Amino acid sequence: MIALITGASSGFGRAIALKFAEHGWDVIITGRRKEKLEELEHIILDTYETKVYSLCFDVRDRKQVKIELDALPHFWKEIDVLVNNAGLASGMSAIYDGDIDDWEKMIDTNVKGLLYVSRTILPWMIERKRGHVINIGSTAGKDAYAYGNVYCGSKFAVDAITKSMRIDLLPHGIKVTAVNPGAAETEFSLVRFKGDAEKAKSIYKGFDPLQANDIADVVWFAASRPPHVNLNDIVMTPLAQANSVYINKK
Ligand code: NDP
Ligand code: 8X3
Repeated sequence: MIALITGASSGFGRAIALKFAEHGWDVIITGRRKEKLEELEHIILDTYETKVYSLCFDVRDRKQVKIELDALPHFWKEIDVLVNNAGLASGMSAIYDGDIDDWEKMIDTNVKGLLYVSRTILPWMIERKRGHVINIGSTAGKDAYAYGNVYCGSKFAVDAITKSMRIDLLPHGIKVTAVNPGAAETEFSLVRFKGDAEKAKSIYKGFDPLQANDIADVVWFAASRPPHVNLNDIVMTPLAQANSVYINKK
């Protein structure tokens, strides 16, 4: 069995790749940071009896996505599970103060990147009449929060695209799942706050956030159901979080 995980160089994607490898799956790991992918590749090869293939590309680059994925050797094109995970938040400000470059980065990565990767891989799944797409959404795609505007919008788009994908793929026997996590401590906030480690850390103060492995457990659970079972939409939060607005901080 083969899983392709986008954004495997850190956070959820890295943990998901390790989880699938632990269960004996071969994994294709993608991201922009080559050294992080190489490091993960070595860990997987040293720890598990599985194959790994790394692809270094920016999901925003439509041509590059197609070239890199089309160049996969035949064996690796038989992808059973695609995890569309690569994504980010960039900045956090009122809509009238927002940095338009940040907006483009989020929309291009979280929405268009997911579409480019899916558009390339789905026809291969359709041809084999099997496959499973797992899109990583967010609680931010279920309820909007202050200063979340464009990030929330990009994740609402992931929610809508996932629902529509499921309908389009119904006749082809391809499963589609959305996993929507709440606050999880990864590089997410460091990226959002552009390297401000103190600000990033403060987001998770006063409660016990999700960890990347919690999300990997749920993604694996969704991927390992029997053929007749599909999990459509999963929302998961830390115990202290009710939704994207309410977090009970001590
Ligand atoms: P991380 O920052 O730890 O990981 C993000 C991953 O996405 C990295 O591997 C990064 O790789 C990759 N990525 C980002 N931009 C691009 C790009 N343009 N092209 C290719 N890869 C890219 O964050 P998380 O693990 O937390 O985030 C993973 C997903 O989960 C995202 O979609 C995020 O929106 C979502 N999410 C996160 C939550 C959280 O609280 N942490 C909660 C809910 C959802 P590289 O930099 O090497 O390209
Ligand atoms: C990430 C969770 O609440 O920071 O999608 O937007 S949140």
